[in-house]
Parts: sequence; structure tokens; C-alpha cells
Amino acid sequence: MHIITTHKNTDFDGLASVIAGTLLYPGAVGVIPKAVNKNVAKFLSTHKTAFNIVLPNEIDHAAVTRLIVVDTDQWRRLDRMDKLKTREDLEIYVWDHHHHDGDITAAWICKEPVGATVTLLVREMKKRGMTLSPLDSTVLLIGLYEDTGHLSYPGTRAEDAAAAAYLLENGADLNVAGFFLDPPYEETQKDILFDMMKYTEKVTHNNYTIGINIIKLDRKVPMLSAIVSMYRTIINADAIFAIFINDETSSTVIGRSGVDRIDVGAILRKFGGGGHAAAGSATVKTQDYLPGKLKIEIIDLIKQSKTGGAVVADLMSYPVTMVSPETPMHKVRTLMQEQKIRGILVGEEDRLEGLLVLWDFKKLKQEKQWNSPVKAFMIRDVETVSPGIQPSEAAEIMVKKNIGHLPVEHDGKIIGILTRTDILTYFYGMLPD
Ligand SMILES: [Mn+2]
Repeated sequence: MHIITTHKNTDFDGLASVIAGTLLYPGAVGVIPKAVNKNVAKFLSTHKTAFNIVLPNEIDHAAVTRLIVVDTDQWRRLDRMDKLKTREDLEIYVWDHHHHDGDITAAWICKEPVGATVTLLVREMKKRGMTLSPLDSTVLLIGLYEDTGHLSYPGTRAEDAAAAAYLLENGADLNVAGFFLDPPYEETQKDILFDMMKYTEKVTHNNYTIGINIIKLDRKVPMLSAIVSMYRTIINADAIFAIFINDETSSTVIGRSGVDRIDVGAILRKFGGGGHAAAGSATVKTQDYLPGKLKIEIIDLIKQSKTGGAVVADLMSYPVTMVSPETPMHKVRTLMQEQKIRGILVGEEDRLEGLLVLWDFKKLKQEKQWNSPVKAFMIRDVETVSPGIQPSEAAEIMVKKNIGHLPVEHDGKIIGILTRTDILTYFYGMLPD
């Protein structure tokens, strides 16, 4: 017997990957853990019989000869599979997209950092030229959309979008997908959301705003992660960590991030949890961390994180070319052409007096003006920035003042120049080394 299973508290990517597995490995049975997320439970209540899936207690573990694990690579996350852990004759395959290394030793493994595990299985389906039913395509698309935030989370790869295209070609129904992905909020969820809004501690790190909440739950609330995601958008934070006190014994931290540089999964792994850069969670025992202590530890980890990002000094160009204010315009033009630069600083020694950009050449109306000194055409009121500020701050100054060149000043000296090109290069992820 061949079985395919996934992690407990199964989300749609886990379910979709199991169902995709039953299509890729004909004859294999999908085993869905007893504990599944609320929206997955809602989906299964009406769709279960359409798929070849059973519960862990419905299988004969002794008869299992091949175990296919999807969307995790950790034994502790599987439901009632411990009996298989020590079996030496068992063949194990793993399909996963999580960054960390788990403890399941597999004979064959497909592990790549795409946005959703189902993307990896879809790639194999495409390779085999398979066509899918609209129902299968729909559930696979729900998994893909849930894990990638409709292809919007920073961890989304081009291949995820290609997988979505394939599923839509095969008839995936966006109305059905939308129904299960954005379930209506009920009173309990609204109460939690209002509780969160009453007070959020905000921490600023490297120009990013991170919200932290501690909320006491008086009963089990489904869809907490959806509430946290929504809350992050409402308060416009770059990332959010919500600590939910379940009872005296444990708290659950749910983190969401909208920026690549705050890796929620990496932070929550320190507390025994996991996830991706954009989304993660951890359940923490009160005996290890009281909620207040947990909050302080999370803030510390955010502040220590090495992925703090570049500063202007990392992006600026140097050395800078500076000409004296008396330099004739024709010389300035030649210099800029030779050096292929669009702006040049004007000054003496360390004293910056002005800036001339390509655009200023348009001020020259007569040929003889090319013999005039640059000081007659330069911009005198030059904005400078310090090397330690964030690229986003510098970008904001450029936008506000509508300028494309910012001389970088340190201890009264001009040490470099930051241009729009430098900023664009940075924001499109091509940080020069
Ligand atoms: Mn996943």
C-alpha cells in the first residue's frame, strides 16, 4: 500500500499537495490528518468523497510500503505515523518547499523554495502532459493561492504563477476558490480584531514598522492567522507578531510580514515553530516563556536580525567627480560625456557649492555660453544625505524634491553620490557587490 500524507493542522497547500499526489501516484491513498484548518474542514465537508482520501486511523500501517510526505519534512508534524518511523523497508518520498531541514530521511526528495508545495507537483503534472478535472484544478489552485497570498507574498516565484496558469487552463474555478479562500468573518473573529486594534505596540527597526500584540483568548478561535493577516494590512505595518494566550500552559504566536527583510519564519523557528519569510507560527509553552518575555525576545530577534538591509553607503557611487565653480561649461560637458555621468558636483576641496545635471545644459541658449563658468548654471541649493540612512529614506527625498542626485556627506566631506539609478538598482534586488 502506498500512502500520501501531510502536516497536522492541514492547510490548503497540504491538502492540495496530497490530492495532487493521488493523481501523480495512481493507486496511492491520501491520508489527511484529523486536525485540519477550519476552511479546509469546510471544504472537505462537501468535497471529501470526490477524492481518494482517508483518515490516519482508517489505514493499516503494517501494509504501508511507500510513504509520500508533502508540505513538510518533519515526523512530529505528521498524524499517527510514528509506527512507520523505524520501519527500514519503507520507501519514503518527500515534496516540500520549506527552507529548514527536517528529520524525515527520504529515498527521494523534491525540495525547492517555491511559494507553495503544490507548485512542485504541478510541475511534474505539466511534464507528464496530464490534464486535470476542473475540480482537481480548483483545489490545487486554492492551495497555491493560500500559500502565496494570491501570488503576492515575497516568497512567490515565477513558477508559482506558471502553475496557476496551468490550473486555470485546466478549468480551475475562481468563484469556488474565492469562497474558500476568503471566508466571511464571524463575531468571534471580529471581537479579536477589535481587541487587537485597541492596543498595538509598535517597534521601528531599519525603517520598518513592526506591530506586536498580546491577546488573551477565552475560547478557541478559528482562522486566527487570517485575522492577523488582515490586521497587518489595516494598521499598515511591515510585519506583525500576535501572541495569543491560549490558557495557562501555552501561547501561540502568529507572524505575518509584507517585506522580504523581516523573515517571520526564521524568527519563529527559534521558538520551535516555523513557516516562511512572509508567514509563520509557533506554539510556545508558558513554562519556557511567559507572554511578556516572549514579546521581548521577539523584539530582540527582530533587532538582531542580520537581514537589516542596506544603507546609502552600500549603494552610492564613488569617488565623486567635482569641478571648480570657474570651470567652463564645455569642459564640464566633455567630462560628463567621458565619465558617462548625468550629474557633476561643483565646489572647492571639501566645500560643496552646487550641482549640475544633464538637464541644465538646456539652459544654454547661445554658443558662447559654453565658455561661461559652471557656477552660472549650477543648482546652488543642494540636498545632501548621510551615508547611514536607509535607501527608502533617500528615495523619499528624491521623490519629494524631484531630484535625481543626492551627494552623500560624512563629517563635512562629500564621500559619494547617490543617483536614481542606484536606488532603482537596489529596489529591484540587484544590489551591486
Ligand atoms: Mn505550504
